[in-house]
Amino acid sequence: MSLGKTHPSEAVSPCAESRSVIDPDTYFDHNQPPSNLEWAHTATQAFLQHQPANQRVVLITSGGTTVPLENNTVRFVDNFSQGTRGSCSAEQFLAMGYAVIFLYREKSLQPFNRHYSDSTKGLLSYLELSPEGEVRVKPEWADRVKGDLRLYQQYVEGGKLLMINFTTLSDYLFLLREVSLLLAHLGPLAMFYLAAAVSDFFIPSHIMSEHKIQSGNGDLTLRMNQVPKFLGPLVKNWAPECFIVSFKLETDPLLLGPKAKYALKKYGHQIVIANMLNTRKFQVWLFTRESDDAFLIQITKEQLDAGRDIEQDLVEELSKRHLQLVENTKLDV
Ligand code: 9Z3
Repeated sequence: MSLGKTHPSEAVSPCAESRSVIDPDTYFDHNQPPSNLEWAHTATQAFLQHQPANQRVVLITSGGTTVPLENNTVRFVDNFSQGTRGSCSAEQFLAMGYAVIFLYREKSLQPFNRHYSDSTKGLLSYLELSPEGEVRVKPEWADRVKGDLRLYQQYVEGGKLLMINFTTLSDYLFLLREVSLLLAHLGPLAMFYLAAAVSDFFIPSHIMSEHKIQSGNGDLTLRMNQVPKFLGPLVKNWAPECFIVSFKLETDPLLLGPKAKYALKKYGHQIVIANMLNTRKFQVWLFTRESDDAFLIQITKEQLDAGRDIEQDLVEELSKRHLQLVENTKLDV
């Protein structure tokens, strides 16, 4: 597949009806923080204090945000993301020696657990009863479970993996800001890997229905506001010295390249990883401000089917580039 050459101005927000977007600070003034915000602050602080000097740390965001339609939420708008990219990347970053803060959508895939939370197979399909009536892992899964359990315990108990969960767009944004402000002190040693699929539209809570929307009134028409772009304040104000990698997802190949380049130009961060919905598991393109051409990372479908994860190559490449930045910053001092 080739990437489109549409003019960037055509590629931006093609379906936005109006451009009256509130600014990010106003967003925080008008929305409720999540109940785990204080816990996340304290846990992140303790996690960072525990790290040795020069430890590279990555914040991975993973899974999709929900957008409630009612304040007492019965219904919400969701998206497709399962958290495969994020959870698999977390495993790779840990293997490369990073400390990982994993900001993930509740019930989406988690590192080391992801093989056992397939929605088509429940936990019980990995277990059996021994002749003595004891519960045990089926022999064909034993090595894999043992390996994953060992790594999971090693990283969590060793203070290298911190998991923080969100559900709604608002939870996500509050938590992202909180953790970013704490990570900022690490400067270039901190990487942001923003793989979560974040909603572009929401209903502000002060105009949202308080109670369950009733069906007696006939058809439902929804009007949603545009979510303010948080990459701007993240790059400029919250964590200006850090290494920031964002993702761009499209379904129209003509838009992907131009929108990735536009994001780099607009926000001025280090890398945009562009991916298409249908090929995201075996093809990604890295865009940087330094080059007009994208750097393609791909694996074959056969490799994918045989269990190879593209995140292995992707994380290796990012880690290399991140290290370069860390080294260059040291030389500049
Ligand atoms: C991505 O593009 C991720 O790679 C995927 C991973 C969400 C496609 P899965 O979780 O999928 O493995 O199933 N994430 C970013 C998506 C996003 O919301 N990007 C925004 C945009 O495209 C910019 S922050 O405008």
